[in-house]
Amino acid sequence: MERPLRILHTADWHLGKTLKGRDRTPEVAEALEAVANLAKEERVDLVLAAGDLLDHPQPSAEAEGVLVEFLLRLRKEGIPCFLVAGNHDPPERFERLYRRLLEPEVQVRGRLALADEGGLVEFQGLRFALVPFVSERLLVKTLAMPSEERRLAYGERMGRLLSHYQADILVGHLTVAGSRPGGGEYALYLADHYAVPPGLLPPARYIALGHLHRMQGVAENAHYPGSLIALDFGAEEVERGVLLVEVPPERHLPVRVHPVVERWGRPLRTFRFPAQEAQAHQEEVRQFRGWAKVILEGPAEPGLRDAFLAMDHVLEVSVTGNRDSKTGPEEVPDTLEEAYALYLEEKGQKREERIRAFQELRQEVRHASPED
Ligand SMILES: [Mn+2]
Repeated sequence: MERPLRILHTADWHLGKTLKGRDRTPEVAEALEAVANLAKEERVDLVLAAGDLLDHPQPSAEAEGVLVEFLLRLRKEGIPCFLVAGNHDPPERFERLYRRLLEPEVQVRGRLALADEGGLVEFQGLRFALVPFVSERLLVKTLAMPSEERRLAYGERMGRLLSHYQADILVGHLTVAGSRPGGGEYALYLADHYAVPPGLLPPARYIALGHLHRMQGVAENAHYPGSLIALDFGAEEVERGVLLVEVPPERHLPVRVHPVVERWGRPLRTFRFPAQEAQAHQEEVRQFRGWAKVILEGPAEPGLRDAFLAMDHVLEVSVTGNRDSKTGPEEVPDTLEEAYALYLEEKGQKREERIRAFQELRQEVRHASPED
């Protein structure tokens, strides 16, 4: 009897991501080595990588090198890989470099291609739809539309787009409504803004999703594996890893999904204690082998904050209840959105709506290109 097709589903590597100025690439590289080993040990037939593999549209040579290294390793093991671009990935690089260099073992889609434009790939008798991130602007152009209508239009149009492939398996980078963020997503504020309702997902046998950093199933046939490492403080406890998927050759038999929950990368931890007890906790923080964030419940003496910051693995110290020391010069925002949020906070202004507007603007600029 024919054995099921074995797939390893991964997403959201965010190679090149920094946390308070520290490059996390070496941690992701280690995780990817483990992923490649797992793919080999589990004798998978195919790896699906559902976007946000790189963190930045102009990736560092190191980040890009790790990505290429991983793909070459899979090639060496004889394991094909299909990958699509997420909102963080450089679509043109995917199309013009990786695709050209890595085909046919690696199928790459950086820009949206419909079924008859190469968006549908056949593999071992199954039809795979490869759907990179589609900018909201591309789908919903009318800014004059009230935002509620825009959201509905996005879900409906995206649902129609996904359905047109009539794929057995779909790889996509998008938000499904009702899914929960896992921390460190760029689009955190947008989490429920543009999303596809689960009811509008196509009836594919499996939908391999990327975008949210928490491992979760969002429909019977649709799953996120989450990011490889905890990308931000607050994401420590969130489940993440990769998914092993078995697709039986008999179409009426269900697909089986096996979560592989992992704790790759250095652990992240937030220490919180009253400033008066700081002395007693200093050793505990010093001994911690990971990236630390310290919250001192103030008021705190000026030197105290510096004493913690002097530890190499302490990335952030904030003092509650003594406002002006909250954002010292050492606090490095990771993104423009974060910088803007900090700025608004300092000014004591209401943030949500304005950050959202700012983020939409940034997304538009990022995805603006002659094609769309
Ligand atoms: Mn994403």
